[in-house]
Amino acid sequence: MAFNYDSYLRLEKMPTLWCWGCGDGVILKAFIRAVDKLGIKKDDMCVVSGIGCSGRFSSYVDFNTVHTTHGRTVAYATGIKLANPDKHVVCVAGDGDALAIGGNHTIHGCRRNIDITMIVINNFIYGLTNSQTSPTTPQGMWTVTQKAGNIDPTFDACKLAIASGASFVGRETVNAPRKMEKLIIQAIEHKGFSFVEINSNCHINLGRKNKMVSAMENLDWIDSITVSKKKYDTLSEEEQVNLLPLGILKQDTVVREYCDMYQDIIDAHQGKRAKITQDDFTKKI
Ligand SMILES: Cc1ncc(C[n+]2csc(CCOP(=O)(O)OP(=O)(O)O)c2C)c(N)n1
Repeated sequence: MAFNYDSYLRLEKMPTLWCWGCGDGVILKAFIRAVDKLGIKKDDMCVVSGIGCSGRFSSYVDFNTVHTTHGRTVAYATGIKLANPDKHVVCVAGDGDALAIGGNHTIHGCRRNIDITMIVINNFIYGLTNSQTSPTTPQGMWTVTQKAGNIDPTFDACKLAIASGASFVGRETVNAPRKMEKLIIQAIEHKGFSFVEINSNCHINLGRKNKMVSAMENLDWIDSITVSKKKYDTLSEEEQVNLLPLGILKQDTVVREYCDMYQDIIDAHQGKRAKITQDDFTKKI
């Protein structure tokens, strides 16, 4: 029997504001299936989204939700998680939201290793505001702010998350909804900051001006720039340039989680455990 999404959706908000063929809907459905498979009660899940097309995510799902200001999902989520360490907290943000205006928060969320899952919907452009260059827009592509072609070097969001200390980092694309669902499950199950990048299409605001007029052409382009981590690891450095590896890219289950460390401090303060020493926190780098 086909999966019934209705009990997880705010049906009064349907239809969504997303364009026809937008990958955001594919991600929304994969996320719902992931939560359902994990057996998480709706009241034990909090979805925090920012501003953008991706920001609409929290309006449509029937969990605890917070639709926050642009770039600030991690800041809100951190407060929510610290106050409710037993709940699952998931941030959903666009590439602009998570990596431009919110880049600083993303870096420090990764560094703290707080138990939040961050899903970055990377459509390589500012979608909602109609085609401004984002940190992931490939060089040479037309944007409304760089009509002669983007000259800003692009960067790999997952490499940033790994370098910043996220203990789980992975990437999938909307071309593979089942793999995406599995990655989201693994990310939510992981205790610590899990950073998940989903490459998605925006054929309306990126594609149309960059020779990808249909969703299918935009998806084909995503297919052409992504490759499984297994294959990626066999390539030379030269061959890896401009390719994005897919799958789990990092998982560290040893490093301590932030809420746990915070609890240790509270317990020590209340005399429930021995005083904290540096050994309680030190981890080899
Ligand atoms: C402080 C602030 N600056 C700028 C904006 C305008 N704005 C809204 S969404 C957005 C970018 C959206 O792009 P992205 O985060 O990549 O998400 P997408 O729409 O592509 O899902 C911008 C610049 C805003 N709402 N608030």
